[in-house]
Amino acid sequence: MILNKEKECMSREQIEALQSEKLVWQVKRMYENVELFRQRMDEANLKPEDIHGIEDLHKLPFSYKKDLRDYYPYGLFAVPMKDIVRLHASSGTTGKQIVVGYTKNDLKMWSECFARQLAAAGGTNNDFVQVCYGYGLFTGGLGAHDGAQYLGATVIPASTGNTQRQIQTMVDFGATILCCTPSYAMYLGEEIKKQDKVKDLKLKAAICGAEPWTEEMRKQIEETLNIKAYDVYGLSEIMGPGVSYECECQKGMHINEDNFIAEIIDPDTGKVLPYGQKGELVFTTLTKEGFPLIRYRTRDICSLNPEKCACGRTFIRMNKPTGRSDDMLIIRGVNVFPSQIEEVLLKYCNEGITTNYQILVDRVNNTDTLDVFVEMAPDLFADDMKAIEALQAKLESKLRSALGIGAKVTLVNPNSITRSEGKAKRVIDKRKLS
Ligand code: DLL
Repeated sequence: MILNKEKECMSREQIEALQSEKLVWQVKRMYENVELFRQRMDEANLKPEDIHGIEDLHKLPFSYKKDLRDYYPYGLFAVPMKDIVRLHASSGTTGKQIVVGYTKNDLKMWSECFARQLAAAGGTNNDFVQVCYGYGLFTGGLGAHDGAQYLGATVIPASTGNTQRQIQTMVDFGATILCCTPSYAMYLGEEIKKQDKVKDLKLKAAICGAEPWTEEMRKQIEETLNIKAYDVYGLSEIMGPGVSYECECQKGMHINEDNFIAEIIDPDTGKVLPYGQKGELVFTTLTKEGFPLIRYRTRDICSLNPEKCACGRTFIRMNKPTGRSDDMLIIRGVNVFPSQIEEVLLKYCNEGITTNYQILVDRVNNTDTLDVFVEMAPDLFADDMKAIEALQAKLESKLRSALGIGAKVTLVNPNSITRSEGKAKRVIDKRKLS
């Protein structure tokens, strides 16, 4: 179902006119209220009057995660603190946490954006939405919660943790929609199947995001739980979950273009790239009052798809982010993205391995080492060491040709890699820890 046809199905001309109007408004108020933005505009010799609409977007200066750290905690807020009604924060894997603030209007806009996702997944006010994203400073829990409430559904605010209780709750309360990370959905699926409780579920959909995941993982979640799994994207700096959302076609995520403008740029040159080309995703918040950002460099790598979608929504779609530009590992001088390793592993899923893996990078005797641990599928080979060694060797050879460097593959027992209740921790880089 389309929640807000008037918005979600606007013509391209209407979208662009709305975006232009909002952009002019946002630039003016940010120039007046955010010192760093004013400085950057002045340095670029730009005044708000020079921005007439989205055709001038490319002239505006970029903003960066570092800005949020440098102006921590409230230096980039565009309204007085009395108008801020909620704070969220993100710690990320490196560096100090960043904090963002929302006004009442911002929360309303965010709730509607997430509710659009729920509606696209078939959600109505008859649904029971179990939210297993973490509640707290992380945007996942409260973002999904407010969205479900906006839709009028019944929220089950389970938060993370205690998988057995999650399952019991899901069964007893009759949850119909699950919101959690894809890696947790996989884990829940495994447990529910093990306990033979799939038949006791009323679940019809899962809304998964907060980390990259593949079509293979989607297939596994859908098959194990007998549901549809939808991809939802967001980031604390721009808004939590719901910046973009997947529709029933499950072919990329519609960006809520009445509130955000997306661009893809070459991360090295900053040049805007044409539709379809992969690059760094950049967002401008058009309507956010508390913590607006212009041309924010997300460091997520993906492409945009302007093709008409069969669902009738006209918002442009972004393809699944395949990783972040700062995820890149440099191993023995070679650039390696974890997603390249995952891609190779996924090709062998029906030959005896699962999608549970962990990458370990270390430095031994001044040389970088790359280890990939992959769980075997239960019931496969059991003790057949020869078969295991042959598969390890095959994966090592495939990885070598994909990455251009050697990796040691070790097949490990089912369920031996720690499961995560939030975002999966796929890479351990011991070089950074020492
Ligand atoms: O992860 C917000 C969120 C919560 C999104 C729940 C979806 C569901 P952060 O902790 O700030 O916010 O992390 C944002 O996570 O820049 C991406 O790298 C990654 N990410 C988020 N959603 C997806 C997705 C939340 N669907 C960072 N696919 C982003 C791939 C995703 N990566």
